[in-house]
Amino acid sequence: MNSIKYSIVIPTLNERENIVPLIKRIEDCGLQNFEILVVDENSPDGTCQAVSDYGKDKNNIRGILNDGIPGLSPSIVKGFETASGEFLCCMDGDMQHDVKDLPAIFKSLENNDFVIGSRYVEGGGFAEKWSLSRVIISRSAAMMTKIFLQVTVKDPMSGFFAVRKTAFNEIKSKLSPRGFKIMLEMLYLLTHTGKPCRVTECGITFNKRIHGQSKLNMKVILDFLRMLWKLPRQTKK
Ligand SMILES: Nc1nc2c(ncn2[C@@H]2O[C@H](COP(=O)(O)OP(=O)(O)O)[C@@H](O)[C@H]2O)c(=O)[nH]1
Ligand SMILES: [Mg+2]
Repeated sequence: MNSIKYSIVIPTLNERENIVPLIKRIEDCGLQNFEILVVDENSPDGTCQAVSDYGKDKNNIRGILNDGIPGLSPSIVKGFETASGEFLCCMDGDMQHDVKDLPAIFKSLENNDFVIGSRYVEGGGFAEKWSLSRVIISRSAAMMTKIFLQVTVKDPMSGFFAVRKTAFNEIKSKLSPRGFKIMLEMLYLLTHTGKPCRVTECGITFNKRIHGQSKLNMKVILDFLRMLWKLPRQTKK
């Protein structure tokens, strides 16, 4: 029996039209010994059921429900806790993260502990022009992480990232996930443990959303601001 090396965790809220096509693309991207865990927010559109139906004869594809604190970040933590792979990756379920970037991210993790799928390094970018308001939100958030957290990576707002399970296990008890930005919380905690943590950024293309809608809202922005305030105080204790 092949053991699982790669766990791909996909948080979803109403992504029924996207999720099975996305899973099929992952299955076809050339990875071996992988599992896909979709962590769904009990979506009214039946996303989780679609995954369970598709994966019923496969032992490496599962849909699970986030039955803890609601939200994107807690769902990712639940997925990482449930995952059995040595390498964990989180990607969106709406196909804005491109499967073609997945093998390079995992390859990069061979020599690192944490890999950020970055839109702002060589090889990264956007497939569509963003609205001015979205650009302002994204760039101001990145600037604030630099000022408040001294995080200097180029794309601290990315949701496409990979981490070694051993590294995740070291910080998971310190996580207090809220909102969208779990990648940043993990990165901050990992680089403040006092132990060395090898971090790199790997260029990704951020695609246009074809089906469904963005769930970014005011609450997500407020959760992010709260995190900027809390994280440095929490790690000083
Ligand atoms: N489990 C879970 N997934 C969520 C939640 N909110 C958003 N997502 C998923 O997180 C991913 C990114 O969300 P999206 O709305 O596309 O954010 P955007 O790309 O920044 O506009 C998508 O796969 C969403 O379905 C949530 O509350 N719970
Ligand atoms: Mg999206």
